[in-house]
Order: sequence, then C-alpha cells, then structure tokens
Amino acid sequence: SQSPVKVAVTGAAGQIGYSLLFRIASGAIFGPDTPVQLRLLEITPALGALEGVVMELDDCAFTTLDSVEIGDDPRHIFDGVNLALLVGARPRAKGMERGDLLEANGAIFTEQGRALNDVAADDVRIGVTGNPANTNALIALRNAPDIPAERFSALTRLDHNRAISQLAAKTGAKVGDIRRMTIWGNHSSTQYPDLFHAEVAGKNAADLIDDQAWIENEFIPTVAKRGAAIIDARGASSAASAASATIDAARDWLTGTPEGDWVSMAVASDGSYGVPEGVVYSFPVTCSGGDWQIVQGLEIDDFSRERMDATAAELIEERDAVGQLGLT
Ligand code: NAX
Repeated sequence: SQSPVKVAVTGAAGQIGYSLLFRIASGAIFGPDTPVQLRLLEITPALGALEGVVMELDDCAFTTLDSVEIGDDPRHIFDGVNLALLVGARPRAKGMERGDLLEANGAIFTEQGRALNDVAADDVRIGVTGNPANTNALIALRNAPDIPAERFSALTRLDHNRAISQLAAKTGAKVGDIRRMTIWGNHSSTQYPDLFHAEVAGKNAADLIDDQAWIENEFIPTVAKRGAAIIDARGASSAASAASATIDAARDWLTGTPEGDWVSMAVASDGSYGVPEGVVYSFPVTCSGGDWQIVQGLEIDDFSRERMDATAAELIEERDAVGQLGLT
C-alpha cells in the first residue's frame, strides 16, 4: 500500500463532519490503497463530542484509516497536512447582518490561513466548505502568502450536483448522462447554474429542453434556493449532500476530471470571462495532476452575462467588506 495522506477537517464535530469523516476514512477520496491520517480541528467546547465521533470511527475498523488526532489548535492539527477541508464556520445567527457574519468568520479564516501557511505540507490543497465559502477562501488565501493561491478553492460542487440532479429529473436522463454542468460565481442565491453549455447524452441541454421560461423560473431558482428548501423540509441544513460534494470536489481535484467533462470549483479569478481578479469565483474547471484549469472559450450570451456579472458584483462587495475589516 501507499504512504499515508494527512487530511485535516475543521468543524469535525458538526453535522457535515458526521458524514464526511466516515467517507474519508473509508477511502472515498484516495481509494482503497491509500491509508488516511485524520487530523480533526474543533473549538474547545466541542472536543468532548468529537471524542465520541472518534470512538465511532474506531468502531468502524476501517482498514484505510491509519490514525486520528483531534485538537483545538490549528498550528498543531494542520502540521504536515496534504489536504485541509475547512468545514467549520460561524453560522448566521438570527438578526446577524452579513457584515457581522463576515467578521466572525474572518477571525477563523485569518487564523487558519496563517497556520496553514506556516505548518502545512508543501503540496497542501485547501477546500473551503464553511460559509460564506468563497470569501472565507479569499481570506484564508490572502493570509497564506507562501501557499500558491491556486491551492485554495471553495465548494460549489453541491450546487453543481443539485443542478445535475434537476436536469436529469427534467429530461428523464440518468445523472451519468449529464456532462459539462457549470455553476458560475458565489455559493449563494446569486449563483448562476448554466444549462447553455451542459449536455444530456451529448446533446446541448438548453436546446433539448427548449423552454427558456423553465430555465429562468424553475431551474435556476430551484438550484439556487435548494439549501433553504432542505432546511424547510428537514429542519436542518444540508449535511450528507454537502459532505458528499466535499468528497467529490477533493477527489476530482486530486485525481482528475474525466475526459470530455468538467466540474465547478470556486477559485481565485485570473480574469477569465471578464471576472475581476481578487475574488474567489466558481468557474467550469478541468483537473489533472492535482491542478485545475478554467475551461476557456465558452460563448457567453447576454442572458448568461447578466447573471455572471450579478454574482461577481456580490463577491466584489464581500471582498471590499473584508478588505475594510482588515481581514485580507
Ligand atoms: P455545524 O454548525 O453543524 O458544524 C460546524 C462545526 O464547526 C461546529 O461543530 C463548530 O463547533 C465548528 N467550528 C466553529 N468554529 C470553528 C473553528 N474556529 N475551528 C474549528 N471548528 C469550528 O454546521 P454544518 O452543518 O456542519 O455546516 C458547516 C458549514 O458548512 C457552515 O458554515 C455551513 O453554512 C456550510 N455549508 C456549506 C455548503 C456549501 O455548499 N459550500 C453547503 C452546506 C453548508 O450549509
């Protein structure tokens, strides 16, 4: 078997953690031949609960799980990690303004960015799931000047997977027949799920559906507001699906996207598609050898342009707000 991979997960005692840890430990990211060393970060009051989760991890007797370490000090937990999944964040409390939320999370992601900068392995990749994910990733990368910005991404894979599922249901296709889905922009209600480049069994999805009203009034809002619909139905926010998307994103980033397909990842904009640099924006990307590349040359019509610009504008506002708070 291969040498072990060190994977850090923050917010490990939370609801997403409760699904995510068991999938990582069972080999869902690196496969059955790579032992995993889990390094789990929590805030001090949650360490007791986290010990219980570790007991359950032990009880699974996963052959792929090499060791588990827990703690509340990012400098210790991130030491030598090859992959860091930043899931823990401050949830939005009732009456909290967006500025308050950015500030509370800023404190977490500045500290974690600095710690990763100082102690993570040279090949570290960092995926941010905790909200506001795009801007938390921006804060972390700005506080980790020695880690290339390309090593940070924020999760829009759940939105991507939701869009695939909705398109499959609409067309009667199997999810495996759908390729080239794209989520543009922010992991928020301004995100733009794009059917104009997606394919269903090799056919252009928008042409196949041939119903602009459905795309505008059903598909886009259903995908963008799916998180709220889950909360209404379940009484708690999406957790297993968010964990599954976190796994999908990490696996495809590290092991590559299939030939002829792409995935959505929020990454530091290089100016592609007119998206300003200095924001972490979701693009269609292909991955190979642990690196991603933005898919170039897609034709963008006015309908798409307007939506891509609106979600960029929201990210620019968030970037400016955290800049003013001195977080970046
Ligand atoms: P929970 O509140 O169940 O768990 C979060 C955990 O993070 C808690 O156990 C808390 O103690 C811990 N935590 C807080 N501050 C920490 C710190 N400084 N260091 C380490 N741990 C810390 O939330 P959960 O449902 O697991 O969701 C986690 C995050 O994912 C939230 O920010 C949530 O909004 C976000 N989501 C992001 C999604 C995405 O697609 N990008 C979708 C699902 C989810 O809403």
